[in-house]
Amino acid sequence: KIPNYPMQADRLTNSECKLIPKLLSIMKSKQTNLCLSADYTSFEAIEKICHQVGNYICALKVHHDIIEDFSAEKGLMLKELSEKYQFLVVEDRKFADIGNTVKEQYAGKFKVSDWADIVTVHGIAGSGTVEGLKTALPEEMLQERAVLLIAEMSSDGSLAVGDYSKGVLEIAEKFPDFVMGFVCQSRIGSDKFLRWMPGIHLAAEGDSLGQKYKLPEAAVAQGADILIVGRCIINADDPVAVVKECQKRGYAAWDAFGY
Ligand code: BMP
Repeated sequence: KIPNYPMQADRLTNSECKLIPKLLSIMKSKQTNLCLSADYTSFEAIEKICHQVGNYICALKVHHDIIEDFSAEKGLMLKELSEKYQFLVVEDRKFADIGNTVKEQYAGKFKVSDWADIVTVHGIAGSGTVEGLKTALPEEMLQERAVLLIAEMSSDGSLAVGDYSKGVLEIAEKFPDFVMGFVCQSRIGSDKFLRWMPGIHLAAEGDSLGQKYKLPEAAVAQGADILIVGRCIINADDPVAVVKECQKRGYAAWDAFGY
């Protein structure tokens, strides 16, 4: 049964977070809801995969602190690549500290706020974390930046469940102009937000360290708008072929659900 979710058109026109309509139009025009989790340890590998698959993804997620040769300048190079191929850049920093500390971290040594369209944030410290990130941005950049709140996690035994997850949704409601949505495992929260779902693989059920996987179709059925896929792609013999398969299957499922 197909649930009666509001059509994309509602979110295109009514979103307070201006990156939501921007992302939805990228998704529609490129026919993709795939976010590549480019968890490479060299910047060269990230540049290479951008050129190879930039046309098939709507977002590229990095962990800048695993890239051995990363610098603020490399961040700006990534931003240029994202403009060339039209995708958003996500830094999966999972900011979790008090407002004043994350404010310094966001604009700090690696200038994450200069090159990442989106950053991920934990709710553990309360709404001051999101507020701190917001205050790091100059007024004119506020509409060009957004956060994803980690509401649920894909890993075995995650503590982000129940009342904790509900608390994260409440934080989101306080900052509808800055919160794009959630990293989650279900269609949690209000439909004005987008749900980004990791823990997706075409062939594995998990890894040896607690990660749990599902297929793209199952992720969409669980409520995903955007599919975050990492090692299934980056460890494949032919990453481009796997990206194309994830793009095709993920977008077909999402479109059919009418999210
Ligand atoms: P992989 O598909 O290779 O398992 O990678 C998943 C990516 O998504 C990793 O970068 C991880 O940090 C991130 N992630 C996750 O796996 N589960 C979550 O709940 C939240 C995440 O950010």
